[in-house]
Amino acid sequence: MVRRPAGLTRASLPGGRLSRVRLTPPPLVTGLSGRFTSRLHDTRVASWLGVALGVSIAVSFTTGLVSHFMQHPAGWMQWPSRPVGLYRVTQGVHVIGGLATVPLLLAKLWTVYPRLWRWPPFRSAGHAVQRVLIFVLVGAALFQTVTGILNIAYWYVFRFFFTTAHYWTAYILVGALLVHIANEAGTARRALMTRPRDGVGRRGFLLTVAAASGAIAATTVGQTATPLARLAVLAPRRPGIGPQGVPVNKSAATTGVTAAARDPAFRLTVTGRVDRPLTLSLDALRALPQHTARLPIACVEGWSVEADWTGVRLRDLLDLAGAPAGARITVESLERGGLYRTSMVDPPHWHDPLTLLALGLNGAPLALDHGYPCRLIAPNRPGVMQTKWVHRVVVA
Ligand SMILES: Nc1nc2c(c(=O)[nH]1)N[C@H]1C(S)=C(S)[C@@H](COP(=O)(O)O)O[C@H]1N2
Ligand SMILES: [Mo]
Repeated sequence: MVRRPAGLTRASLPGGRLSRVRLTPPPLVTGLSGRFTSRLHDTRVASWLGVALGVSIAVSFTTGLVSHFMQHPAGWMQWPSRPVGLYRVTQGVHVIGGLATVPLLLAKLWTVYPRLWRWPPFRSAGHAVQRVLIFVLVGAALFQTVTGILNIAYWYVFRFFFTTAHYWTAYILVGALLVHIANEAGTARRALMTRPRDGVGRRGFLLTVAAASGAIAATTVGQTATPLARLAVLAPRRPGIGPQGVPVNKSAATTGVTAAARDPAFRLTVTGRVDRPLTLSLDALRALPQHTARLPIACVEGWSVEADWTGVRLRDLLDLAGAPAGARITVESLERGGLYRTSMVDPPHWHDPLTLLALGLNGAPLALDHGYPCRLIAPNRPGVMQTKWVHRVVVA
């Protein structure tokens, strides 16, 4: 059944037509006016917040899918290596946009919470389903925000694996949101088309919510827009802080690679489906043609920073070994375990002249924590796939 804002029934108007000229949007809940007196608990405020949330959730969902499928491409997927900073932008928007959504979500929940007290709770079976769906929607939205924030704060209080849970809950959230939009679009459209005479309180409230979102964005965007780094007081990682001016997520010490990375017997090997397997010492790597590329490290947590990387082009190394043009490459770290020990490099990325096995960073040899003696750096790629302490390149 179609629900209309209270007070906007056909019966209440002569001729039974809906009015477009009513001056005051109806309250969300009738019969409760004594308990919820604020004018902000109304359909118009809820609708504006709903529109803003719809847009921000759509943006978070799309940028989240990009992030997921860049890290876990389906068999047929090959991402382009350009534009160089595409992932930097999509993931910055995902994290910073997600954080800026928090005030919208809280304001929306506050605006509509009197509905929880509506009696009777269910008017029909259909209405019962709708209300259960609202709980799914609210639960999923809160889950995504809370787990996202805990993840960028490195506070793993939850037992489940963040990426899997955050990924699947996104579908639940979007599914519930689409049904919610289908149910509420008519009501919202009517509420937004009315021209309230007493809009000042509402406008002030909405502007405050927008300002809160803007303040969050302004104090986190510096984690990816380097000139604004000093503003980024809410960001856990900032450009310029870390060895060689680049933040470090996992150090050599925590991953236990220090001894192997410093070992003079270090060799880089290129193996697998190649004509000429290679075994190269660090000096042999340094003797190959060196190239410098200015590329960002863009972490899934939203921070990113550009740097000058110097080293051997991966494609030069693979040509030297005689790898087939369509080969899929895996680079392997000296790390014994860990989620980021290896990463895949597909043809668009390894053919790109900007993709390097870097030996140097910002004009100096690579620091141990940045992957000494040798790390992968490639354009348009999540930070988790910029493998450090690389010692094996496997061609498949
Ligand atoms: N071997 C290895 N490489 C790794 C990681 C790791 O844990 N192990 N962390 C990755 C992550 S999550 C990011 S964001 C980048 C960070 O690079 P940086 O520490 O050099 O700035 O390295 C990536 N490379
Ligand atoms: Mo990362």
